[in-house]
Amino acid sequence: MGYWNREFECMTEENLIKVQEEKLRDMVKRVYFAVPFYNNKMKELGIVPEDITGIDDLSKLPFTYKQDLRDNYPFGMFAVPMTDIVRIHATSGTTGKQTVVGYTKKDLDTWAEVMARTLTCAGADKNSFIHIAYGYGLFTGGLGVHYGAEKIGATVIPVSGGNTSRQLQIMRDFGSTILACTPSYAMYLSEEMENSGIKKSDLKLKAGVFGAEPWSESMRSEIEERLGIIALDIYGLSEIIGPGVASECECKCGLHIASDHFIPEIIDPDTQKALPPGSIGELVFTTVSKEGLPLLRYRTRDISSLDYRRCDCGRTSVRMSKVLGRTDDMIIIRGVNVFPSQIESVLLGFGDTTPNYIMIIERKDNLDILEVDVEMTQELFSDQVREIEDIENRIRREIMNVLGINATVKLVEPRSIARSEGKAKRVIDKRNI
Ligand code: DLL
Repeated sequence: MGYWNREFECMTEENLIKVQEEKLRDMVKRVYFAVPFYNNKMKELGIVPEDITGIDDLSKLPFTYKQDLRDNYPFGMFAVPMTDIVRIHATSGTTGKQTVVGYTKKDLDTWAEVMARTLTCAGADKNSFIHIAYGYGLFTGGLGVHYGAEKIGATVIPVSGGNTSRQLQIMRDFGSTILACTPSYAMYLSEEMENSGIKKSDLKLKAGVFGAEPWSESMRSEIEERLGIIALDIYGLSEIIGPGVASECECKCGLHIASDHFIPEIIDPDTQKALPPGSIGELVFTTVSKEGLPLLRYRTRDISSLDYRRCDCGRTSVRMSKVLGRTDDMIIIRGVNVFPSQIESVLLGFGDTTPNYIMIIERKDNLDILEVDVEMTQELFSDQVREIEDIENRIRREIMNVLGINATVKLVEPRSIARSEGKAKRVIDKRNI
């Protein structure tokens, strides 16, 4: 399979560092003068833009946390006037506050460029029919893949999520060749396909670009077998740009990071020190090209490692391992990022429940199912069943409102949820990913 941008994907280490350093110097200047948050942070650390001359100076720069974006909600970290912002995306946040990201025209070009690289890794070209079943809207999945696919000149099929039987019909009738969706949805689609009597030979699918949530090698083999495709892992996060930050090539040996745009580091989340190549730790990115929301050393909370050795595909870019976990308690349910504290804040709004709850996540028929068990108060416990059902339904609706997830809610007897001595265990994840 070819490259989208050989010059940048295959450049020598020396040239890459030159590009990164030039962009880094410019970016640090921009955030210092345009973003009060960074101006204050750098002053606190006693550094000025001129102190940052190269990659080795990265460690002098302050970290950025998701909380910083929340504290400056919605647009306080943007580095350009709103007249230059042409697109907003967002992800759900801990207490209902979203993490908001903004793009300039040039940022959208950068995004389309890195997504074109990602899709080309999966063999996409002008002849491809790219079936996009990632959600469109504030989530970056749908539109992110969309613009990359258009840049390549492929035929875009912007189906968005849901309505599985229609997805399958479109896939067969339009001749989709590349499927873009979450890996769990790809599994679900493949199962529904068997149920609806469509055979893989009825489809023209060749490859899939799956991401937005963790998945395993065994899931990969199953998807590849059932759909008869090559299934590749793609990674990204809204704060950095969306999908397009990194993607696997046909060698499937780590995800190539678009490191001319996003400089990665692996740090020890406790000591906050950068770790040597190959170490497992928290992935941190500095976005050197972005204009709307440039971020210095953004703490992704994703656990991974970096491999600087050359890949057999010829790309020279550094590769990150599959995401191995998180350093915080974020879980991804049907592609939606969920923090247990979000559930907690919903429950706090209901007087008839106690703060004792547990979230049970299972995967049934390849779909994530969330059950929230919450202890009711003693008073309610002695009350009528109808009232209990009514409260369960109200909580379910509120979880739907806040998180967009359909959960089963069960009010359980007071003191029936196991107490833990240390940190409360709020999540039982039974998914065998
Ligand atoms: O999930 C962007 C995306 C869309 C990536 C489509 C790939 C495909 P957020 O909603 O901001 O952005 O969620 C970002 O999702 O920090 C990871 O924890 C997780 N994540 C994303 N891709 C992967 C992956 C999009 N391939 C958060 N493997 C990230 C594991 C992933 N986790």
